[in-house]
Amino acid sequence: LPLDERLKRRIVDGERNGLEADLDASMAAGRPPLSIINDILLDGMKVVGELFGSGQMQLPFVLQSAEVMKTAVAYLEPHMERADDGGKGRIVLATVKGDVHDIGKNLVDIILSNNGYEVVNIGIKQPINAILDAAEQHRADAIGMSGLLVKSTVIMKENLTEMATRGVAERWPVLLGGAALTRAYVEDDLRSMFPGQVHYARDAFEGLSLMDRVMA
Ligand code: B1M
Repeated sequence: LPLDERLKRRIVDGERNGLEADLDASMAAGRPPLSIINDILLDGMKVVGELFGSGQMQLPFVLQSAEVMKTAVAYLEPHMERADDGGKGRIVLATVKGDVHDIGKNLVDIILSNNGYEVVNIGIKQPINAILDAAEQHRADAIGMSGLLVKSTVIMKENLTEMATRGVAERWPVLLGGAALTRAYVEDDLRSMFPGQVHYARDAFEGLSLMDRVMA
């Protein structure tokens, strides 16, 4: 198989052996690490999602694919260009309560960290209390919540309600992302019930441009 196709297959098949060599070859051929992730590896994750969703792939294999994806991202990260030194602002990032998906969140972490933001990544399955505590403790400028399950979109709404109830809605701009969210849900439904700023990020790059806007 051609290199790009082989890398994509590695994600779909959960095949780790020889991964680093292929990543090295791709970088040596001039492809930037971010393009390897966005244009090749994420295509593989998309196929995994489709196969799983249609019952053609079982969960343990999805997990293997996710592990290969994470290994690849960790391997590529040191090769990415760092644009700034973390002085642009600070964001607390979390995957919401009940949700374990963290590949997207960790990509957002990498993109923001490599572009001048300090990221306090508090992990998966985080209840709103933990998110707000971290934001308080680290004197964050913004809060980012990720979640991939449909049920997580409901949790996000509850989290915003909780922020409003506690009177901290205007304290932190909130960025939301994850596969089950839609722009309309965030920008129409959630925005109309939340007194503070709430933004939808389709991907990690939109997350970065939103942070640039929020911090401007
Ligand atoms: Co799960 N899973 N999974 N899964 N999984 C999905 C989400 C699903 C759509 C698959 C499917 O059915 N086709 C489905 C959800 C269906 C629904 O809710 N209606 C699903 C399910 C059902 C489940 C379980 C319930 C399965 C089970 O146990 N029976 C279970 C859930 C457990 C739980 O959370 N409580 C489960 C478990 C898992 C694994 C553990 C095996 C594994 C996760 C491993 C891990 O993350 N460490 C896994 C995986 C890998 C997936 C799919 C296949 C791929 C997700 C992924 O990593 N994509 C996924 C299919 C899909 O998404 N279509 C699926 C790549 C990643 C880069 O994309 O996270 O969307 P994503 O991030 C994007 C953007 O969304 C955005 O930026 C990124 C790109 O730049 N973004 C942000 C994300 N967060 C952001 C935050 C921001 C800004 C942008 O600012 C704050």
